[in-house]
Amino acid sequence: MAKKEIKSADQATLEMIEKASQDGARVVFDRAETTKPCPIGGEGSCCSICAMGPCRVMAPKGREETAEDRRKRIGVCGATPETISARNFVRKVAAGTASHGDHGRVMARFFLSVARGEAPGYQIKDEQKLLQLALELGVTIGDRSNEEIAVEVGELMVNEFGRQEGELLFLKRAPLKRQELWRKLGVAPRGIDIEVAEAMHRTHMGTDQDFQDLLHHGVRTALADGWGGSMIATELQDVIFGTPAPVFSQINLGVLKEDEVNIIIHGHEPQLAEMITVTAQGPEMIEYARSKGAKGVNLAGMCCTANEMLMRHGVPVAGNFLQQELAVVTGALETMVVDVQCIMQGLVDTANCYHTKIITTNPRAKIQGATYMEFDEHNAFESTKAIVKAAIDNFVNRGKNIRIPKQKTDMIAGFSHETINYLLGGLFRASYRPLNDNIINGRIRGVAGVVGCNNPRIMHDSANFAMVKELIKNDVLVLQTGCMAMASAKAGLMTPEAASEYAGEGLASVCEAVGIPPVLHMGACIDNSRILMAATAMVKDGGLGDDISDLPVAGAAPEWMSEKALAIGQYIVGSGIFTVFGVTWPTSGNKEVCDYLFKDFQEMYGGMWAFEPDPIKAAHLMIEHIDKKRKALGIDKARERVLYDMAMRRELEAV
Ligand code: XCC
Ligand code: SF4
Repeated sequence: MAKKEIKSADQATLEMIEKASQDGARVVFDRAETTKPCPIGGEGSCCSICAMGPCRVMAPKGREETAEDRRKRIGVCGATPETISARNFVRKVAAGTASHGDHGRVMARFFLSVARGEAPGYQIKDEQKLLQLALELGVTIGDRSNEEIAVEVGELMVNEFGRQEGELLFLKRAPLKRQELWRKLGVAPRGIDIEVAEAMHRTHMGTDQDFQDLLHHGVRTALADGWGGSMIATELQDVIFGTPAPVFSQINLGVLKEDEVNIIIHGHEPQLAEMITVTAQGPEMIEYARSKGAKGVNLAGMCCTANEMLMRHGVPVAGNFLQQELAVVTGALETMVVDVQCIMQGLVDTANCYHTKIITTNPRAKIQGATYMEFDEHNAFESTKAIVKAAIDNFVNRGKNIRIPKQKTDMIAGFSHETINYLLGGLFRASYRPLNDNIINGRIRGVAGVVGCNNPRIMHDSANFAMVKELIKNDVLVLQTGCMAMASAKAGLMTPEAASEYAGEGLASVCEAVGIPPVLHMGACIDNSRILMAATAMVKDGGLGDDISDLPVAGAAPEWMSEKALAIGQYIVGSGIFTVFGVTWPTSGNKEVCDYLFKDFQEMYGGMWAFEPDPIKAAHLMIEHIDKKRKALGIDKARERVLYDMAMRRELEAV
């Protein structure tokens, strides 16, 4: 008998996979077994962009390629394997950028509605951040009201999407040297939509057929995500909903409650979720829930909506990407309310085995078989009331087959860039100085961003845990977002106590002094822009070089699956940071394209891609990179001294 493969590092997940199979429900883990990845598409060697194809251009496996092989390995139009590989890659980056960009655009327009008083129930929560933004953008403050200022800020931000020339305004936030490099390489994005549209045009049949040129446009497109769409979304969300500050919460399927109406909000854009928290906790709905025999209404989040609600309100998190259907499998979920991105269509099929109602809310994202209840921000209270009421009405339909896993882990989240600044530097001289000092003196070896999704092609949550543990053990402070942040939180890495248990002595001593976990939750995937801001702040505080590429920092997405993850990785690389991806690599079928991304980019951008599916090896690639940067900065000796000190201390203790 074949050995049964363990599908998750998370007990609650394993328990629910088991229950699903007993209940005859199919979930993503089952589908991943029957639907195997296509090896040709997987390595990026299939072109299907015109009807003369699809053309498959794989290199021969297991033997040297002859000149004759190579001549035949070509598309009907004559496209080379390099062109095909790069086109496929750039299209994915463009799709990821478009997704974050569309989120940012909706947010900017929503922001304008709020500023104009057209979205009752919402208001500007972070005045200080609004004023800072106004100052930065050259918007007059004077004696104008917050709303007047916000209208002008909002208009400037909306314009960024349709801007046709010049440069995105937030590029000016980057270190000067980085800005100059982007200009020199011709990759400073003009606007957000234009770079995505041009990427689609360039990759159309018969347009850009120079793979290097294509890949540079991929960088330009991705930069329009990191320093554009995503950054705009983060900034404006902070102004309206509040900038996150440390908050306690709990995570995993155990946050669902047996005796209450359970509602999960799943997706990405926070304006819906923000209002549901208000509606669901109001006396009217609680009263209504009681009338149906429930003790109350219990709200939890999933995927990045969960991160948004967690960061700002401490709303508990039910789980990450691969757990979405498993929440239904508990039998205790009245409704899952979804908006855009990362919503599995399979949810509807799973829900058919239970009483759960899947409610779609966004005109851009409907699902056959789900209930569509449009969320209207101009009438948010009534819209969300109808949704919550539908959930409560569904409580009486619960079956007897209910099992909620016990697992729920304590966590601290809410580490925005501003919060880190404040925690480290104090209110009156908020700065990254203490972080830089601790990096320079070697207690902290460097900083790593570990981000991205889950992927059923590997054991759920396992690569994240192995990688993050290895990094903090080696004194690397870890910043996280997205579904990987949740994986660490579930494993107990996001509590201050985790420092003494898992971190190396240097990192642990800093965490203990400041009172922070060794792994910091920075938010949703769009909040990777916070990581760009943190890196920039480190450069500006001095002592660690004059560009992001000089910093002892690295990035990783050990369990990625989404096109958005590729866009993020590409803008992190384009911003000068070494970034390693796990699971699979979308251009792995083409050596030239891989060499360009993995090696030549290093020369040009000071940051490059790497692919390493083994999380421990990947962690060591990151550590090696960090050490290389420390050496170039001349601070490698300091670290040796710290280690020597510790050895001495131990010797002293032994005496
Ligand atoms: Fe989606 Fe954002 Fe990936 Fe999680 S990490 S699977 S993109 S929810 Ni964004
Ligand atoms: Fe084939 Fe060229 Fe058409 Fe692609 S564009 S499908 S390589 S003919």
